[in-house]
Amino acid sequence: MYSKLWLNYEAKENGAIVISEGFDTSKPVYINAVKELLNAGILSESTIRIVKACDESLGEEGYILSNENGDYIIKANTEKAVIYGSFRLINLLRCGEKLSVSKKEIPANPLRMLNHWDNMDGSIERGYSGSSFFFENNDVVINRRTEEYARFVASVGYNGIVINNVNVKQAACDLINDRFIDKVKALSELFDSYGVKLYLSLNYAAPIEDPAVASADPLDEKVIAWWEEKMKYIYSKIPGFAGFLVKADSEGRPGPFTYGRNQAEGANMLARAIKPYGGVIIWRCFVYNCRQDWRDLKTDRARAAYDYFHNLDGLFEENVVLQIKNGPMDFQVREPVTPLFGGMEKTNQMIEFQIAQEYTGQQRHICYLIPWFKEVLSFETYAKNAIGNGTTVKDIVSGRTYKRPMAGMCAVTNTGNDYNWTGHDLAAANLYGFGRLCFDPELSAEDIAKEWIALTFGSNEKVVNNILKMLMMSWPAYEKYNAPLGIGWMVAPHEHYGPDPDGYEYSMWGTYHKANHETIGLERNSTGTGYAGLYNEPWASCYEKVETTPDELMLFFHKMPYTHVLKSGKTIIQHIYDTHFEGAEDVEVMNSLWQELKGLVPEDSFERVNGRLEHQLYHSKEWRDVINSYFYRKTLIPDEKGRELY
Ligand code: GCV
Repeated sequence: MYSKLWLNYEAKENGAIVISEGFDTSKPVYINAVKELLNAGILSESTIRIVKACDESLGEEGYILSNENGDYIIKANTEKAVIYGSFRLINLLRCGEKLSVSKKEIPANPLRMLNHWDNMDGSIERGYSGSSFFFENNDVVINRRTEEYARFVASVGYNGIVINNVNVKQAACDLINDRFIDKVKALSELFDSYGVKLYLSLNYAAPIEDPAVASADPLDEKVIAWWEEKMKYIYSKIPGFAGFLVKADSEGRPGPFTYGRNQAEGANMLARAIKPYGGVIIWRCFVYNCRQDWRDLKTDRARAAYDYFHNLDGLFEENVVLQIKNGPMDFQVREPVTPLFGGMEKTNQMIEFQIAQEYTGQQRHICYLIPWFKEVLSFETYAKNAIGNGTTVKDIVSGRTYKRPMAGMCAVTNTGNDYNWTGHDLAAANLYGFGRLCFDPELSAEDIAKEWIALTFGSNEKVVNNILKMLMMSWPAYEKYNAPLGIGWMVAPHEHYGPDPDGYEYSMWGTYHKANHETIGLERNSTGTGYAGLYNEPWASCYEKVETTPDELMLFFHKMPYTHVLKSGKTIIQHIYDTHFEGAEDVEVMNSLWQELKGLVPEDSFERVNGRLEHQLYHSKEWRDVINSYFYRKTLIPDEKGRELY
């Protein structure tokens, strides 16, 4: 059993008439599009004309939707675009749109992907919504739920998914071998029939297991030949296969560094092997030393991606895309935008976000992440030598700035086999919202949320208003009661859940806050690790000095006394106390807003969210009290409002 999420309408014959003009109506993706149109209650007795557009500006995935004298028209160049257009038409009408003016929509990002971190035993790394629906007992699962999932992702315009964890181990290594290849093919065809390309994560070290090769050196002829053979085999089985995502030289995963080679040499070896078949290698930049000595004051994990990749600009094959995490650390509730965006002009790049709420409440706390992602995407990189329009992160990752053909956005996804797919019913707003944001990064976080609420819970004004408020206040609230001012990492090690201010302080992971009784934070300017200088001007100068560093990133960039007065007019210590009290109060507000919806949203959903809110009420106070008491004990500076500290 599973919920229908935002596609929660009864699928039944609706008496609609679909007229096709110029399309190959036998293509599975086209058949599925028509099926959706014929099943959507909102199109009951309507006439829908699907017309070949022959309009270059629409590309392969754009469409125009219009209403001509009561008939709905979908114009597109390809069958694949028809499925995006069909879902969009249904969703727009369900949101009350009349289409009195036609809508032309072309996705801003060529790649719009979800990354699953699903393991073949059914577990999910950083999964908070049950177990995998792709894998179980070291086998591949294909059933009705898989198809339902394909519908969800297509319905918001995603066009790619990676189904297995980037940490490729054990049985997952066999996804590209006889043992599972036919099932991967079946999955690939299923997703293709919804306009979504299937990718796999790849074990870079696979040829080591072959005694005749016993190496993964990217310049070794035997290794090169091994991969050429392997790609030939894969494409003989799955001709439409999209390509691979690779995590190499990271957190114990092997990579080219083992052989004294650089990241481009590793990526290019695979890229050349897959090139004859039109495949893509998506190569992650999450490369850093995870065995750092905490006593070492020079190494700065924040620099790693930039230091390893910036100098390789222009050396990657055309079918390599670098996948770069939004920040220099690891999906914290607040961190700066990585300087790698804006640091490479001749390399395909895409951005990696995380909607699995690893560090943002693990789908037990409400945390609508789209406002945060919008901030990141709007960051001005001041990239040099742009040949296209715009140099914000969204311009760069969409390929516009340097006219790169392969580019885009992806997120580590938040789904599992829980009834509601995302653990928390409201976390589905991130799954929906991220897809919409990939398609059109100009959409506002509010508008995306409103669409999702209307499609999921209906358009009752109170329901829309209250849930909208809850969602929009949730990420700021989480930031308030979490680690302060961009410092991050005050979480319990390994699970990454719950407050533990010194949990990572004396570990090897390179994630330190260095709090003592007078100061906290790291000097990342020219007097420290030099990280600030990796940005283009004027950011380098801005982050260099305390006076120009934004409050919210103060402790990320500078070692500061607790008594320093921020731009807000508050001392750092008072800021910490105030935000932590406010954050927990915000959860009280969210809870009251939800309580007002009893009887207005489905009872089961009401109860599930209630249960999670009960926990969030308790847990936000736990965060508040642990963090505030930690700093009170370090500094012995009392709260100027006299509230209780422990
Ligand atoms: C898949 C973080 C997570 C790991 C994850 C890694 C990555 O370190 O905690 O679970 O591994 O990021 O992005 O590769």
